Amino acid sequence: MESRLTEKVFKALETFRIEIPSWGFANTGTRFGKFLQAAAANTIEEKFSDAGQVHSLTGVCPTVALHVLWDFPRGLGSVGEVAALANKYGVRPGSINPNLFQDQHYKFGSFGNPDPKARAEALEHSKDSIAIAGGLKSRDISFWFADGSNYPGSANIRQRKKWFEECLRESHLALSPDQRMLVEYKPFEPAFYHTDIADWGMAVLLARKAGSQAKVLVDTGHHYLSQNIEQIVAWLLDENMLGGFHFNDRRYADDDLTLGSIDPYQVFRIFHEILFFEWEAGKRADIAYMIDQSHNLKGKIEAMIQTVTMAQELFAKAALVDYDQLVKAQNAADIVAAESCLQDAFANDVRPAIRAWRQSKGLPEDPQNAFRESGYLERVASERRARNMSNAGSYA
Ligand code: RM4
Ligand code: MN
Ligand code: MN
Repeated sequence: MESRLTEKVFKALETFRIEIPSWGFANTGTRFGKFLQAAAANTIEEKFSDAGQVHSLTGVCPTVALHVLWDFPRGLGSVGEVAALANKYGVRPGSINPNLFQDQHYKFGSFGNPDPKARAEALEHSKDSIAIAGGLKSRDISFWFADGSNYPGSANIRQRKKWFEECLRESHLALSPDQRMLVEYKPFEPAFYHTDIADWGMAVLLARKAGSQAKVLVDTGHHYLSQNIEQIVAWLLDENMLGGFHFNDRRYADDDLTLGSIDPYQVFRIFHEILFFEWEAGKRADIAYMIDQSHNLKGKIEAMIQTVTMAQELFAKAALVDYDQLVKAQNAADIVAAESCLQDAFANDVRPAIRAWRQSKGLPEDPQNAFRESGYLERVASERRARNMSNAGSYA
């Protein structure tokens, strides 16, 4: 690759950071069962330890997304311990994810629940989560709701929208000035008739009504098939409403496959819209890049390293688009030339440049290989095996 392009790759990698999820290291399953991994993390300490491995090998994952119910057994009381453990393993707490879907009282929803008591409990959990984020100096609180209904006529859709508006506004009031509320949408699952925040338009409307610190979170798996996600990204950028991403790939639904495993060109196109925006605006877009994946079959740490390196590759490729040429071609309605700007950038093999960048940072050139050679997996597998293998849950 020409040195001019290598320089562009270096510059892009300098700014690119991606957050990894604590739940990506734990034993999780499908609706039908779990296949247990001896090395899976059980405690928050083990999750930070694994995340610390990913960060020390890749150098680009300094923060870890945390789930309140799963990672803070004593709620606010766990904050000190969580902060200390993150520090011990060389990472920082990242976005805080309230859990408004697992407790029994959320059977018929959280903010959209017709029972005022359930809504009040959801609001309290939301405020606790914001306080937890405050205690950890985490900026983003990411809200995902399982709320919805399974059968036509069973839910008052407009009434539930109003409850969502109210509860989100109330939650927003609890934010400190430097915090953000991220509102995630999803068209279906676990509800299969309607979801209260089904798409990006609904998320924008709710975020706008909640307050100026509320933005939209785009989970790449939360769209109908063939939806143009990069257009959504472009619109959210233009409206200053794009807060962050949950990255994963999919083929059918919310499959949570590793990023770029099915359609790397789509991820490239998303990054292109962001970098093109930044080039035109002359400023960085304030976006939290996060991974939302939890692997059942692949080794968890390996899958995370694979995802992070793929994200770097696709981001670096997107940074190679020649914007001067692109704008010229777009304005001249030269369709083929414009399209080629993207295709040419995508066709570059950026891996040698990325290896060189890693070397310049004192990082292993091949983080996956370095991980395999480190012996970490074997060590934690032997430490954690007994506990993991006795935990087999069943589907029913
Ligand atoms: C949802 C969504 C949320 C995640 C939950 C567990 O599908 O992606 O972000 O926290 O799954
Ligand atoms: Mn998500
Ligand atoms: Mn999801």
